Amino acid sequence: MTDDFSPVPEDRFTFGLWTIGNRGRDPFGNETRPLLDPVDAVRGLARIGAYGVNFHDDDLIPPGSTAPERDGILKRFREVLDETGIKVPMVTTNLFSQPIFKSGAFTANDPVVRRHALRKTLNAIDLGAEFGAGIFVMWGGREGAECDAATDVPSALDCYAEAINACCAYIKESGYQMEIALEPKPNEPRGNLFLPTVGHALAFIHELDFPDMVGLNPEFAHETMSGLSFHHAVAQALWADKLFHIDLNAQVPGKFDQDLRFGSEGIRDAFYLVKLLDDAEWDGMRHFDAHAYRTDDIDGVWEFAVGCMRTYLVLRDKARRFAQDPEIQEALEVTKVKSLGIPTMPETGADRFERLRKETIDVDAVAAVGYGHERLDQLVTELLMGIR
Ligand code: DIG
Ligand code: MN
Ligand code: MN
Repeated sequence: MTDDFSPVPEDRFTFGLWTIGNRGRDPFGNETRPLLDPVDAVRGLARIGAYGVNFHDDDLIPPGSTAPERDGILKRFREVLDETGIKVPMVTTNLFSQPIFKSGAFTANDPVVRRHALRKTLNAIDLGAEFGAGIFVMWGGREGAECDAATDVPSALDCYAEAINACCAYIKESGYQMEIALEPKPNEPRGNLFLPTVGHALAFIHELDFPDMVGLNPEFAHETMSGLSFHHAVAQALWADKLFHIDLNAQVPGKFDQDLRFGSEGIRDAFYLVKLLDDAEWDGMRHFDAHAYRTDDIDGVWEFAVGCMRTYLVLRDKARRFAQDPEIQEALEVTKVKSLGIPTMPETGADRFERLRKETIDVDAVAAVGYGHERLDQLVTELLMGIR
């Protein structure tokens, strides 16, 4: 079935090998699905209209692979990319599964662990460059703590910065066209994670040696876990010119990291996120870091992947209807939202503060104004419910 909401590569939807390849294991249950060969994953993505595939080093090359095994895997993978036209826009490294990283990777107290994490990352950067990836995501899944007495946060952040500075220097010295995107998360799998939100990460980036090379990969579920507005976080990343990549999924606030199908929870937040990216004409990848319910088989996995993309396209259509709906546009006028473009103090000159102080403002009259948010919000609700 094809309709207006059938994804095509031009929509720039991407999935990680670990998302469609998620086998349904959770902390309380074993895998419910068989291994998905990366070659089959790529063919499946091409079939459903995706643009690209991303991966952790370990997703593609199982740890412990011999050199000939590695070469064979890369050869098959390169062949299926050529066969399907699927791209590799982003690569990342897994610094969270192997036991050696149990107490951190870049921020482990033991420098031997930190050196192992750094060299694993340099190898993954090489792998990403080999496949033309322009973005290297860093999610510090083990960079955090449970036992605070065993942690010195400022020194841990020094180590975090040192590792990222080294990776930036390596990228520059290798001549790679690649940027680093940090992915914040408040907790899980560690009790507390360093760089827990977009705000923390933005502040951290300014302390680095190469801040222009480092941006953000915000994830819908992660900011939502903190009870924060994801689209406000993304808006600030855009405002700072630091939205290098994005992880789309769905999440119920206050629960564990659910990584649900995009739009399956919090449809209004999903709408405002899609509207934000569309209004900003952001040209980044629409990456889904999500997975199918544990209850489903491989057919359900592909239903999940198509559902992520279709919901995004439906919400993009709603965002464009919003912009063309005369009643919504009329209601927007009442809110004065477009007046945010008027500078608060356009005056110049030495007497500008004096002039501001002498200006006559009828405070009571202005305070009595109604901004029509109820009408506008109901119009948006009816737009999303499909009756406008
Ligand atoms: C989890 O949200 C993380 C890992 O899946 C991966 O390192 C990153 C890339 O999207 N997201
Ligand atoms: Mn997540
Ligand atoms: Mn993610």
